[in-house]
Amino acid sequence: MAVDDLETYLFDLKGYILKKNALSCEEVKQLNTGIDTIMPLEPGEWFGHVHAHSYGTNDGLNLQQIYEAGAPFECLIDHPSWIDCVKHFVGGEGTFDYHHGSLFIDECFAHIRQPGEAIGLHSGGYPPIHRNQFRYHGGRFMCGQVNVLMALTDIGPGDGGTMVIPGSHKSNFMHPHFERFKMKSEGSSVDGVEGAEVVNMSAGDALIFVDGISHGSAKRINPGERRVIIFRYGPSWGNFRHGYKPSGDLLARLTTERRTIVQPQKPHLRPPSA
Ligand SMILES: O=C(O)CCC(=O)C(=O)O
Repeated sequence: MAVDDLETYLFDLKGYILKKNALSCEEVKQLNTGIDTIMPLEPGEWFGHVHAHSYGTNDGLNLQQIYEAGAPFECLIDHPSWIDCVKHFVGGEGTFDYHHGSLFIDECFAHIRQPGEAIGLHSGGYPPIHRNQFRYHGGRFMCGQVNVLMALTDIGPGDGGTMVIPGSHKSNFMHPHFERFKMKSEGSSVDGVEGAEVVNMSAGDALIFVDGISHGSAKRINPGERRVIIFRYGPSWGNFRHGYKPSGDLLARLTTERRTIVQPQKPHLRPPSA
């Protein structure tokens, strides 16, 4: 699906775009059923090749390597609702950045947020790192990481929605209140951060944002849980964030296009004797 001019304009201006109904009701249902099959899982436990993980700061539960959880999850790797957009913003097609494909997923997980849970402020102008780079130069986007956050439940007021500071992907300064709201401090959230806005979503919507934008979430105060899936895409020469590796079974059943995004790898060149 071609990237439209308005999306390009808004992504550049604000650092994110919201794609309504990116997933069909049937897709959302299948993904939720897949997660129901995995749960309950405690941090540190495995379900096949899916690993339950948490940062331990009341931030909720991550089901890492969620693309291992079956066909509905594999479809997300190159989903037509966002893959062209992501390729456009990460860039690299047909350039020296192209390494047997133009994309690589360095982390993918389902995230479950319960009442009282949130994630604090991170990214933005501080600390400056390659993964958080936002760059447009010479007619091309070259973003270090573009995230696709898919809502599997409706996310409205009180539901612990994603919060962003629009435009902060171009900021050169630390938010003056960063220390007070930053991620990895116990119980932190983005509630009350000057300049931050909640993104309300319906189940099936996808938020596409450059990881360099200052973001985090509101604290969930409503009963029930918020479910999202997050895929992080970067250039094909990147590496796995946490050190997980795709299973042989997954690689064997993926289409070539999907395998190239999960594990971009050129044929190995070795001397004949090796
Ligand atoms: O959970 C959220 O809504 C925010 C996600 C987030 O902080 C991230 O993807 O880095």
